[in-house]
Amino acid sequence: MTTLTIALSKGRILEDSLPLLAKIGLKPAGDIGRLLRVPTNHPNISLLIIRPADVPTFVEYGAADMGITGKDVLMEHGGEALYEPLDLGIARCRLSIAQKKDAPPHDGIRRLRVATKYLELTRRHYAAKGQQVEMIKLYGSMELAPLVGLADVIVDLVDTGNTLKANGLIETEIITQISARMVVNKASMKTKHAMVQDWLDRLSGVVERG
Ligand code: PRT
Ligand code: MG
Repeated sequence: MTTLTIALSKGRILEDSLPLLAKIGLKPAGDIGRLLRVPTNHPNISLLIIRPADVPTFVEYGAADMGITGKDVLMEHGGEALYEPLDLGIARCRLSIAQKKDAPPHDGIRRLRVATKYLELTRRHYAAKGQQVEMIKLYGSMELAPLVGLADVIVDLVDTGNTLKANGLIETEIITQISARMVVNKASMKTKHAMVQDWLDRLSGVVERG
C-alpha cells in the first residue's frame, strides 16, 4: 500500500487548510490537540502538524511527501529543492514595507535600518534597487521596532492593515502578494506519482481562484 504523509503548518494556515482538505474528503481522525502526527480518515494518509518554517525542510528531506506552507516561508527558504505545483489561495496577505506615520524622510546618508524576520527577501528587494541596508533580525512583533527607534522601517506581512494602524505605522510599499502553497517532495512526485497527482487534482478542483 502506498502511503502519503502531508505536513501542515500549524497556526493560522492550519485553520484555512483543514476546511480545504475537508472539501476533498480528507479529515484528521479525531482531535488534533497536541498531536504532532495525526492519522486521517484514509488509512494510508497521515498528517504532520509542524511550524510553517519547518515545512520546506520536512518535504525536502522526504519526511513528508507533500506540505502546505506560506509563499513567504518558501521564498525565504529558497524553493529550488521542492516542487510547488499549487497555489491554495488561502492565508492570503502581502509582504510590505512600513514605517512610522510621522517619520521624517530618510536622509539617504546613513544606511536605512530594516527590522524583519525575512532577511533573505529583504536583502533581495533592496539589492534589486541597488540600495544597501542594515538589517535587524527579529522573530516577531516587528511593528514595535520603528516605535522604539530600533529600525527606520519594517518588512512584514500585512493583511487587514489593522496591526500597522494600531501602532501608528503606514504601509509604504508592497513587495509581493502571499498565499499558502502546496509543495511536493521531488522523489515522491516520481515514485508516488499517481497518488500525489490524484490529491493535487482534487485540491485544484476546490481552490478559489483570483
Ligand atoms: O509558529 P511560528 O512562530 O513558527 O510561525 P508564525 O507565528 O509565523 O505562524 P502563524 O500561525 O502566524 O502563520 C504565519 C503564516 O501565515 C505566514 O507565514 C503567512 O504565510 C500566513 N499569514 C497570512 C500571516 C498573515 N496572513 C498575517 N497577517 N502571518 C502573519 N500575519 C501577521 C503579521 O505578521 C502582522 O503581525 O498578522 C499581523 C498583520 O495582520 P493585519 O490583519 O493586522 O494586517
Ligand atoms: Mg508564532
